[in-house]
Amino acid sequence: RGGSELVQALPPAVFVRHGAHNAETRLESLPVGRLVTPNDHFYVRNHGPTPRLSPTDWRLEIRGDAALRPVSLTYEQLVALPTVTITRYLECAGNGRAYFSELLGVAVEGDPWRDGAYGVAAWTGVPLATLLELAGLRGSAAWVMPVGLDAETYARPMPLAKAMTADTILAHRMNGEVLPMDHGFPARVVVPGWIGAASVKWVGALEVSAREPAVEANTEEYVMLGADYRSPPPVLTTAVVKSAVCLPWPAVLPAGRRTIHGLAWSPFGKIAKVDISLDGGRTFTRTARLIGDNLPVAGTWWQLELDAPPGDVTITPRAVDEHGPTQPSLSQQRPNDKGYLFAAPVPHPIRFV
Ligand code: MTE
Ligand code: MO
Repeated sequence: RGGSELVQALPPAVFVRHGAHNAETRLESLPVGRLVTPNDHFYVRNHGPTPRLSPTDWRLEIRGDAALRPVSLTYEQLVALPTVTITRYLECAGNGRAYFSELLGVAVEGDPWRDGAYGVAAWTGVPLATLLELAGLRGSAAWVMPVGLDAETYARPMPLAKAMTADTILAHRMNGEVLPMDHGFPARVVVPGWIGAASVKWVGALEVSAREPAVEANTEEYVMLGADYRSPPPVLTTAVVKSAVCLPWPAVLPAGRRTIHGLAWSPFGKIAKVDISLDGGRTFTRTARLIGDNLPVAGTWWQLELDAPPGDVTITPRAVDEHGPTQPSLSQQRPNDKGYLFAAPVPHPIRFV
């Protein structure tokens, strides 16, 4: 344990910092058309400093009242197990939080992320199902909680069925590299399609239990609080369909024929299309062209050709998932106290000069 800050250098051309431990990607710094986010561009969301864990001391404990025989694995044993590689996105539940105040005029708690707490990686690791089978499950097993080795423990449970999904893995590599420290070295869970908070980093244990453990991350954080929600507050699981323009905020561009680029992603499947509004989201009169890879539970790049006279415009993308889900209108967007799951289309301000 130890370490006071982040390990990775976070250049301001690539990241916007939110406090000491958090940084969102400037989407305009990404290589256009390449869906996978380079590791050194991937957003970082930490509840505290990055723990520097030694792979020789580290152990993965699989234990709990619903585990038949507790197991302890070394790093070498973990990486020797058969792996899968899945390309999936992670997004913080607070991504887009700035827009609750900027577009809806409601004050919410937390860092004002725009759209950059989103990233795609090819994750290599061992399915949680494989690991849980090593310990064996009692008939009572119903919850699995990955526990992080942060200085202040971070843990968040998921139902057994979600843990047993082929897609839910304990990753030890990211885009072909050993998992970077800020992203959870030696191993992190990846729970595709769920809010990033489910994808626990620096995992030291998988706890299998009959009952749902109550921890901060499912009672106080990552729950829906506010006038629209009753107690007990709904625990956040699945993320929402989103899209973004990959330009600085606000953007200044030369007038004339321009190609605008953006990203769109969905926790359900591929992106079917991206509609574009040039009037602030009232009417969607254009359709963007999807470019490069379009992968389920990862996303796609899109582009729009535009003849832009000098002046101010907003470009508002709206993504549609292949199974139908889309982004709600701003008037349908309900607020919540902690500013989670902002889903409405965002009018991106651009000045053509
Ligand atoms: N895991 C641990 N152990 N500690 C944390 O603070 N933050 C969570 C999740 N896993 C966190 C964690 C949150 S809120 C998010 S959005 C993702 O990690 C961010 O993953 P990243 O930093 O690799 O982008
Ligand atoms: Mo998050």
